[in-house]
Amino acid sequence: MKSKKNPKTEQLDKHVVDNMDRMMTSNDGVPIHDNNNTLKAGNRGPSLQQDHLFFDKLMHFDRERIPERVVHARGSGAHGVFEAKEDLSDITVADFLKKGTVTPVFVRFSTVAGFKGSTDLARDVRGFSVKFYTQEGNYDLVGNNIPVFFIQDAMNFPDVVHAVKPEPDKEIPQAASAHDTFWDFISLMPESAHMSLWVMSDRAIPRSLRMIEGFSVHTFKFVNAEGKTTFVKFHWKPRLGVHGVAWNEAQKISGFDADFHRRDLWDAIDQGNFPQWDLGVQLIPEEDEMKFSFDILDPTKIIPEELVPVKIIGTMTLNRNPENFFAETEQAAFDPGRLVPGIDFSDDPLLQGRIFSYMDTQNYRLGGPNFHELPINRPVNGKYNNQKDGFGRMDVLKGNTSYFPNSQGNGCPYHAMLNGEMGGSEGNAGSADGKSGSSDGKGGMHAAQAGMKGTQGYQTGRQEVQGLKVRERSNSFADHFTQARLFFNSLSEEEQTHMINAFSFELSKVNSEDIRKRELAILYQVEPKLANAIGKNLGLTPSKTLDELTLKFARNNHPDYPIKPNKPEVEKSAYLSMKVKDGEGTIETRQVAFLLDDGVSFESVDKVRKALEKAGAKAVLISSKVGQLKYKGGETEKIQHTYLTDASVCFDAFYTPGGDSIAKLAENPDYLQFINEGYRHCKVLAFAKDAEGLVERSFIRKDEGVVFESESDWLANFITQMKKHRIWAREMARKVPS
Ligand code: HDE
Repeated sequence: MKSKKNPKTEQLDKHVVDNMDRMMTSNDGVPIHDNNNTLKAGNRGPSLQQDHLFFDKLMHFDRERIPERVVHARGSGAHGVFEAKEDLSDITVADFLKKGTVTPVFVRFSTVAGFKGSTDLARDVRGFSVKFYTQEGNYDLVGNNIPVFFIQDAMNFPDVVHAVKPEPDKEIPQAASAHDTFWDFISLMPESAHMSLWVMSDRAIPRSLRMIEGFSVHTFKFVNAEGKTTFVKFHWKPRLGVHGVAWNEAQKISGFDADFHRRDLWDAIDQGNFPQWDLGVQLIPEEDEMKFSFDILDPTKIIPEELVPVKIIGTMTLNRNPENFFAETEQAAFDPGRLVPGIDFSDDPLLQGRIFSYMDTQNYRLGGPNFHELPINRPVNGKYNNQKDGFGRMDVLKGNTSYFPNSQGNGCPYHAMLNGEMGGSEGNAGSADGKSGSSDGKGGMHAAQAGMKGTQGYQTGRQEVQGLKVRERSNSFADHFTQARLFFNSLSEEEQTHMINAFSFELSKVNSEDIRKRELAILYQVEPKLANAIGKNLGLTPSKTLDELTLKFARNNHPDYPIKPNKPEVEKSAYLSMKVKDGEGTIETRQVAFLLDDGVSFESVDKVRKALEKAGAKAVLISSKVGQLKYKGGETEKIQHTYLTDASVCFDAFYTPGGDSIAKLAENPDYLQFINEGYRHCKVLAFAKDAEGLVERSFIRKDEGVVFESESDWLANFITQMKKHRIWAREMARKVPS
């Protein structure tokens, strides 16, 4: 496995245990001579109470499980680095954003609703959590692949989660929003309209975790050396583009390979295809806070990129798989409250609630307050304070002081310097000696802290705050439909059709007609065309006005609801559609199924494989059995994929090479299923000359995405067509439902 070392992986490596060439021991290190038999009175039992080695083993086994995350339970992690590429020194003091700085990261992608063992391909939001191990402590950017959220206030979070999770009486459905309680909640909460459109878009069924965007959702603040703040929204932009699968595919992938995304991420990193994202920021000067038609503190709103462009400030590369899923991915504790100097919260009421929840949940999930000491969570610059004891404490704190201020411990650990001066009463701390915070015992500053020399420590940005204590919501949060409309109108016709189909699917799974009608009424407010099309599929005519119950609940928050919205600055954005623009796109890391059998021509395989691999794609040979494939000329090749074990939905494109295999393929229903389904899902299919006749046995019709060797420049064309990701025009022209 190719991997890159960085300060975090080096720190982690010290904890890696390798059983290779080791004698088996108990947890206390006592050598074990028999790990197969319990201690018994006579070889037919009974077992003896004094079998301490058996108890040692079972006691640990009985406690292997910890609570799964209440949301985002299913996740996949990877290590990497972030390199800062822009000079932002006038707007933030964040050390890791200084141009040229390389910071280790650990990333965890997740689905939200499903349990830990649920399918990767659920229609769902994807979590995109990044832990930066900076020289000034850990910074967690805990975002999603959808830029807005269902709710505006943290008070509603347990409700939206309870609504989407399996229903409490029968605990179904698993990892699915297509059920009554979810749409009951959504249809009573018009603020969720915008996000519900994103979740019904192709964004919610990604082709790969390497092909999703990431968003902070909330507006945060950058803080500069003078304490001045600038509002900021974060965006991760994948180098491979943003792509989804078709819903029909997603459902089938869930059966053929429920770990499809996890496997794809692991394999890509394992094979040295390190996924990359650029980090972008939208910057809004403090004085422009109220300038927009929407409130920048409202997490159900985007800031259209036409209004505030995304400035790219660095690149993240994931280049190492975890050694151990539990120790790293499962025990990783993300928390949007982990900020570093130079970054601050905004007053977004959803974000404010998150600051409590994550710390609280980690304490519970990871069994106490020492989760920071787990190898994956440790900062690389060390932690030095007077917090002590508790379950699972690993650090051995030296010295007799664990309070502040102190003189006995030489005033250590001491405050970060304020404005270049030593802060507080512990002015002697700079000369810290081996007795105290200087745990290297050599005196002076600890090596790991060298990067923090001169830091001002964490400074909250300046902000004037006043107001009555109220449980209320600002009317600047009351426009629930304008941006949902913006999203719908910014999609291509194909994407709009997918959204209509997704809503129709989900609402058809809802048993209550009242809920269906209520949701249709909301969608009518978003865009009549959308509501009418879904209504047609449900046999309902959408009401032009919101349901009384929806209005009643909306008036809890805004007594005068509905409130006339401001005129939007942007009515259609060029940045929201996932459709590959003409002449753009890449086939890097795409999986192309070569459909063949014994007797296939080596030349016919070889020339296409070479061309695809040159363009960065991967050829996967599929035959009727594992083992050795026999080529027509007598050559052989090892085969790992078969028509029995694999399915068309797991591949991006298809090629049928020529040779003596054609007759077998013509009679192979699994082969015909592969190409028929590939065609249905709007993928590109290429056929060698001898194989062109096989098309007659399928329901494939010639179009731009069906490429024949007998055509000129067919190989180059195969690649050009694949770059489009899908031939969506096929779906529109032939009404092939994908
Ligand atoms: Fe989370 N969320 N969330 N969330 N969230 C959790 O923390 C919560 C929200 C997000 O890979 C939990 O460690 C509240 C928005 C991700 O480990 C929990 C509110 C966004 C992850 C929690 C929100 C997110 C979580 C569950 C509303 C996008 C996975 C386990 C106030 C910006 C982190 C855990 C990982 C996980 C609470 C809303 C993203 C319970 C209370 C908005 C990516 O603490």
